[in-house]
Amino acid sequence: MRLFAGLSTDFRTKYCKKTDKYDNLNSLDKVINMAINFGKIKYLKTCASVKELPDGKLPEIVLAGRSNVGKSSLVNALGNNRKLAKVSQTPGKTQQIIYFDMDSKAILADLPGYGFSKASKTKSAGFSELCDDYFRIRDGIDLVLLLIDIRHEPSDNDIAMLNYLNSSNLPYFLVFTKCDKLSVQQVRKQIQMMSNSLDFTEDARIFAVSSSETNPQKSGINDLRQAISDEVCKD
Ligand SMILES: Nc1nc2c(ncn2[C@@H]2O[C@H](COP(=O)(O)OP(=O)(O)OP(=O)(O)O)[C@@H](O)[C@H]2O)c(=O)[nH]1
Ligand SMILES: [Mg+2]
Repeated sequence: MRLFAGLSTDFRTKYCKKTDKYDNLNSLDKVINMAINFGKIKYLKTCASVKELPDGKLPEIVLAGRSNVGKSSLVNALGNNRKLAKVSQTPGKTQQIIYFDMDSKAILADLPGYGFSKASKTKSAGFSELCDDYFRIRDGIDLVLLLIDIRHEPSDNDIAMLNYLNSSNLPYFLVFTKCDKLSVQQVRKQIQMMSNSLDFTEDARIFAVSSSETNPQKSGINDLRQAISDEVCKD
């Protein structure tokens, strides 16, 4: 298992060297060179089953991760708009597939979280099913963002998801969330520890972000925007 290979430049400068805790690049003014204007993310459609999915004309980015990891918060952070996606402290908030249009250049799918939920057991099983079905059925996914809470051990589902991504040809980024809850040193230590239990591919890109609504300096978000834009609009 390699350590720290494939980390984003942002990650290296922030967590592998002694530098300021937060970058100051969150201003949308600084992203004018990106192919995607993240200020133009808007709600597109909600799907309760895989039978109603939108057509696959635009490149698609999928957010995956356990309930409560911060998928919907990340949508809001990417778009710099806290009203885009519904966020809740109660796991299981997103129970359907919510699509967002990204400046007519790509679509972003916010999937229900897999794993634990305070919703009923039947419903909870349904979340995983919907998530499983999605990856089985959906053609043409261009990028998966696999979110993992920086503070917790990866769950069996996280590991299964990562194994699936490694065995498929789907490009993915690993996104460690809630980094504002730890110090820079702790973030670094956690990622070192995670790299022992998670099998990242050689070219996997790793981001450490904060989407906290109460923290105006959303660390790592601008680098993630840039990487998404480069990956999805490279052709
Ligand atoms: N401090 C901090 N809190 C966060 C961050 N991201 C999300 N949260 C909080 O974590 C909780 C869950 O966030 P959501 O974005 O709703 O999580 P989710 O993955 O969409 O959850 P489901 O819809 O249940 O799958 C909320 O209370 C958020 O405010 C972060 O980067 N930092
Ligand atoms: Mg959600």
